[in-house]
Order: sequence, then C-alpha cells, then structure tokens
Amino acid sequence: MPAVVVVGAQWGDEGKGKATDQLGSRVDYVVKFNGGNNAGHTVVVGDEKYALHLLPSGILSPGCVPVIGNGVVIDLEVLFEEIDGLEARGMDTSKLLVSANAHLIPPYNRTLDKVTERFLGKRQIGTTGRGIGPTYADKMSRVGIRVQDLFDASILRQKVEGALQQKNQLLVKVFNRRAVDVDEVTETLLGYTERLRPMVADTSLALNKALDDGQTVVFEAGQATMLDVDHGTYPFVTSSSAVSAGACTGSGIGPTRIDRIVGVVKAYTTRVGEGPFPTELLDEDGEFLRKTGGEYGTTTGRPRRTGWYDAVIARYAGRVNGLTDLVLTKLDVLTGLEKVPVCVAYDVDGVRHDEMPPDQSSFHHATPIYEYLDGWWEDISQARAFDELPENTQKYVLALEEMSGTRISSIGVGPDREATIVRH
Ligand code: 2SA
Ligand code: GDP
Ligand code: MG
Repeated sequence: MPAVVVVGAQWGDEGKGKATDQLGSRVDYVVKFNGGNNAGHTVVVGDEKYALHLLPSGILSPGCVPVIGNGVVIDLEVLFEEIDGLEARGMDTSKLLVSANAHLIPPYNRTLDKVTERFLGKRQIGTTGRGIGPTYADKMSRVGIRVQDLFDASILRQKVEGALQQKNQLLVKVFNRRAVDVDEVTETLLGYTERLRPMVADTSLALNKALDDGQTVVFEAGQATMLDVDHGTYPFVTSSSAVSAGACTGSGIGPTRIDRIVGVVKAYTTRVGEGPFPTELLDEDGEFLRKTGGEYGTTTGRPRRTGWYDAVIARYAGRVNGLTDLVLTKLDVLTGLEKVPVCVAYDVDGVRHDEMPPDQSSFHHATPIYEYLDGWWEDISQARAFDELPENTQKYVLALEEMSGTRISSIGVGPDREATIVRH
C-alpha cells in the first residue's frame, strides 16, 4: 500500500487520528496536508492519551517520518508547544519535516478570526478561533507569510508590512481595535527561525522520492468532506481542501500516485460549529450519543452536535473522494439501543432526494427519511473479529455498507489502538 489517503467522510472527528495511527507501524511517512491547529486528533495508546493538533498522527509511531505539507497553515507558537509537550512525555519528534511553502498563522489572524465571528453575530460560522480562515484568505490574496520568509528578515518585514496595510485599516476602522505593529510581529516570527530551520525541507521532493523507492506514505486529512471549502456545506465549512484531492495540492504529489483512499465514518454523525445537519438530535437520544461517545471538541472542548448515521452523506463522500474503502468507528457507542435509525434519503418539501441536493437551501430544508434497524445490548468492545459481533451488530454494519456504497474494511469498537476489527 504505497500511498494511502485518509479522509473524514462526515463533519470531522470520525476517528481519523486512530485510523492513521493504526496503519503506523507499517508506514514510512505520515503527511498532514490541510488545515492547522483547528484539527484535533485523539489517539489512545495503552494508558496514554495524546491530543494532536498540528502534528500528524505518525509522530506516535517510532520509525515513521511525520510531514507538515505545503497545504497546512502553521501557528509556530502552537507547533513548538505541541513538540515540547510530546518530548516531555518521551516521544521523539526529531524526524519532523516542514514544507518551506506552508503558510504561517501570524498572531493578527487569530485576532481577526475571533473579532470577525463576533461581528457576524447570528451569521457566525462557529470557527475554532485559531486564525485558519484569515490565513487561507491571505494565501489566496497573495499577502500570506510562508515558512521560507523567515529566512530573510527584510523580506519577512516587507511581507508583514504589506499584509498589515489592509488589516490595520480593518482592525481600527471596523473592529475598533488597536493597530498591529509591523516590527513587533516580525520580531515574534523571527524568534522561531533557528528552531524551525533544521525541520524545513522540500517535502514534495522527499515524498515523491519515498514513493519512487516503494515506501508507504499516509496522507492524513484534517476536518472532513462536509467541511471542505468546495464540497462541504459552504459557508459553514473550514477554509481548506479536506477531500482526498487536497492530498495532492497540499503535499506536491500527483493524483496518479495514490493507491487507496480510506474514508473514516462514525456509526452515527457529529458536527461542531454552525450549519445544516439533517439527522441532528436535540433530544435525549442526542444526549446519549454525546455522553456515551464523549463527543466534546479535542481542540476547543465544545460539545459536539450529534445525530444518526446519514447514508446520503456517506454516498456523497464516496463520490467526491473516490473512496476505496470505509473505516467505521465508534460502533460500541450504539450498544443498548432498541432500534437504530439510519437516514437513507431526504425529504425536501415533499420531494424524495436519494443524493445530496445540489443547492444549499434544499439541504437546509432536508428532513431525513429513516430506516429502523434492530439494536443490540451485548458489550462489543472486546470483539476482534467480525463473527464475534452479535448478529444484529453484524446486520447493522452490512446494512451501512450496502447503503453507503463503499466496502467497510475495518470497524472500531473502542478508542484504544487494539479495539479494532479488520475485515478481509
Ligand atoms: P475553522 O476554525 O475556520 O476551521 O472553523 C470552520 C468550521 O470547521 C469546523 N471545524 C471542525 N469541526 C470538527 N472538528 C474540528 N477539530 C476539533 C476537534 C474541533 C474542536 O477535533 O474536535 O475542538 O472544537 C474542526 N476544526 C474546524 C468548525 O467547527 C467550523 O464549523
Ligand atoms: P479525528 O479528528 O477524526 O481524528 O477524531 P477525534 O480524535 O477528534 O475524535 C474521535 C474520538 O473518538 C477520539 O476521542 C478517539 O479516541 C475516539 N475513538 C476513535 N475510534 C473509536 C471507537 O471505535 N470507539 C470509541 N468508543 N471511541 C473511538
Ligand atoms: Mg477531531
């Protein structure tokens, strides 16, 4: 399996971190290709729990080279905090490679993210407040600051000055804030240069060479299909390419190099932040899923919105990502329900939609059409083979597979690395 992409098939937090980590022992490189420290991946190894934000999950596997690709936006303060935190727990972070083309999140973009959300009031997106949107906007507007700019102080200063020309107007005149000082920002960023220098590499070249040599590379998406800036529920999305194609633009490999595209999907659905969510549960079933599934943001601690499995979304994710297989996670969370509803289609103003409606306002009005599957009561967390699962659990998995249109290759029955059933 030389090049594998792992993407979220819903609205994030499907367990991509665990899915990537599990491939870890057989993997030479793990690449983060989009997003920044808005992401939160929790990986449980024995009694230890690791929350990763900027570092790819491969950092937890000895021998694996973690890579931050050009498509990522980096908050250097957070990067070094995360590195220090892992080193203090005895993890080796010395192999980390960082693309010279990745963009930096300057402190003023964190401020802009937060004040813009406040300004939007009821129309807010519910961002993580980490400066992600403003930094990708700067990249597209060609006023972004890149990793390589740190190595020329006068260029860096010019770029910060250029970016602040517009932003200070906005901060002072619209948001009633004080102007940001060019020298202060430049000095703060330069303060990280020497620590970052040894990690900076031509990551596109390194990854292509690794693939040429037959090594295994896993590309790990942050966020998910329904949060993708093109294919998600725009404008309630993140600002990067979270679908499989983003692995190419965000790391500098061509599409022909990819062998396998794994979609990670929860046995139910969650979403953090604002935006439409047809199967959302605002009752005690929703609370049951949140409590039993521990559905609170890994980065911000926000309670996640919860709902039943949505097969329309899974089929859509299969299509826009070109999924080869699905990893189904958190099946254990559904134990103890009499019936488990699964959304098979939507009703939009009296019309049945088997596929994702092409326009956003229909999706806002979509109500789920459910099929009700039989539940199970047995503890499944110790099962390690498909036929060790209760009959109704097996039927649930097979029904999801059929409705979602993609083969389920692995099933998560607990947070731990070992709590997994691999299907051959
Ligand atoms: P942003 O900050 O600009 O990317 O926010 C835009 C939308 O994207 C959503 N988003 C996420 N949704 C789920 N999980 C994410 N990561 C963290 C986690 C979230 C947390 O793993 O738990 O801790 O709150 C993530 N990152 C971004 C966000 O909610 C907005 O809807
Ligand atoms: P990611 O952003 O997709 O990596 O997912 P997160 O780490 O934000 O959220 C997934 C959560 O579910 C984490 O706390 C994982 O430890 C946990 N998890 C992953 N797989 C399973 C599973 O099969 N069962 C249970 N109970 N928890 C799981
Ligand atoms: Mg997460």
